[in-house]
Amino acid sequence: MKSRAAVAHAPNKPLTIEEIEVGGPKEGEVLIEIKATGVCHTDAYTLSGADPEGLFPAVLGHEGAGIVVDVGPGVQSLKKGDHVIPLYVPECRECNFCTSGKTNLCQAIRSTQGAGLMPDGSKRFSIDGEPLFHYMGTSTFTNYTVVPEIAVAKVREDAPFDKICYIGCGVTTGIGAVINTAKVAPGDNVVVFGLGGIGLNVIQGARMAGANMIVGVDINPGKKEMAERFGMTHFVNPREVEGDLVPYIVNLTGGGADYSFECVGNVQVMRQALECCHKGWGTSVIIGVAGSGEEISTRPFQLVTGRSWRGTAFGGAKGRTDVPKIVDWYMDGKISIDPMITHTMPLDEINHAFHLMHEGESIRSVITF
Ligand code: NAD
Ligand code: AHE
Ligand code: ZN
Repeated sequence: MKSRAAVAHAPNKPLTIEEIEVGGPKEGEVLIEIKATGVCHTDAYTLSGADPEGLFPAVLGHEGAGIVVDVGPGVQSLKKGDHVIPLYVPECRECNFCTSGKTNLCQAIRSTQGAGLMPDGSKRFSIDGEPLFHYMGTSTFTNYTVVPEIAVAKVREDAPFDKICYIGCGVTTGIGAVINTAKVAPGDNVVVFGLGGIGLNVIQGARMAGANMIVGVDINPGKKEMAERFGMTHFVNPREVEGDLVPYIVNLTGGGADYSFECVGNVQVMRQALECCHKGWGTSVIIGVAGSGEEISTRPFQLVTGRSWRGTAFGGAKGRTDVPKIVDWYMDGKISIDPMITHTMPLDEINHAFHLMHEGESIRSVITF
């Protein structure tokens, strides 16, 4: 079938809106009509050429919501008409990662997914006969996409697509990092570096967990107001701090953060986030994605003296199990999403969404089809 899509032909080039060909679902796959998709910084990261797994030409996008319009042979858990969120971290419930009880990182299809292919090694997108790579197993910057059944969360039908698409990455990543990965406890002091689409959800999660101080750190003072709305208690602009940022935050928090979260993707900031943690027990969680070849460093003494470095993907969430619950939280008013979606626009304007992100003018832009 034909589908309107935003195609990434090469790194650092604008996406082009084109009609692509989408092949139907094969064994264990479903065809989804994407109704809305968020634009996450990770899409910009891959488009920039910094992603070692970045492939071109491709259909990017990983924060979508839509409706199942066709199912391949053998599909049991989904049917036509189901409302769904595609998952870039699948949940097969059978691999040794899924059954370990220790991680959300299902590995059932990770190798083909990272190679921009469907699990059978094929590509299902093409344009004028030229194949296009898939992206993160989801490729939501197209009106129709094909996704394996194990990478689809079925959600309630009364939830608005143009809001719950954000649960496909940013909301779940931020809240999940606090609840599933760090397990922040009431009274903990939390420091959040980067107050964008992820950091604000970390703040929201920290407030839900009953954190005491919630310190937000961002070089863009324009992010302060929205962060306060979600629970930030103190704002730090590193550019306005005299002297080193780390001792400033350690002092502000009365000895250091119980938990810090890096939501930028900058390896220098990752070091600051680790070193502002409390001696003896502070844990820093890396969420930000750093470019090809970049490495983190610190004095090992930082770890010897009790600080821990951790990381999290998709907030440690098991998508098919947890995402429908997070949609319920939204519909029940337990979490807020709407104010973070600062811009909604049609597919034709998707390059503007990237522009707004780079200029720090948006939190989340959502594309509606
Ligand atoms: P964003 O662009 O919305 O927000 C980034 C924020 O960082 C901005 O507010 C910016 O002003 C701020 N910032 C930039 N440099 C800074 C500095 N030196 N110190 C403090 N703040 C600084 O991006 P986003 O969508 O929130 O994504 C954030 C990061 O998280 C990206 O690296 C993205 O790829 C990554 N991410 C990871 C996961 C995961 O599962 N691990 C999921 C989603 C996104
Ligand atoms: N392809 C990059 C890594 C990118 C990355 O870390 N992706 C996160 C999700 S970011 C969503 O906005 C993730 O899920 N990682 C786990 C995984 O298995 O990819 C690289 O460096 O190669
Ligand atoms: Zn994302």
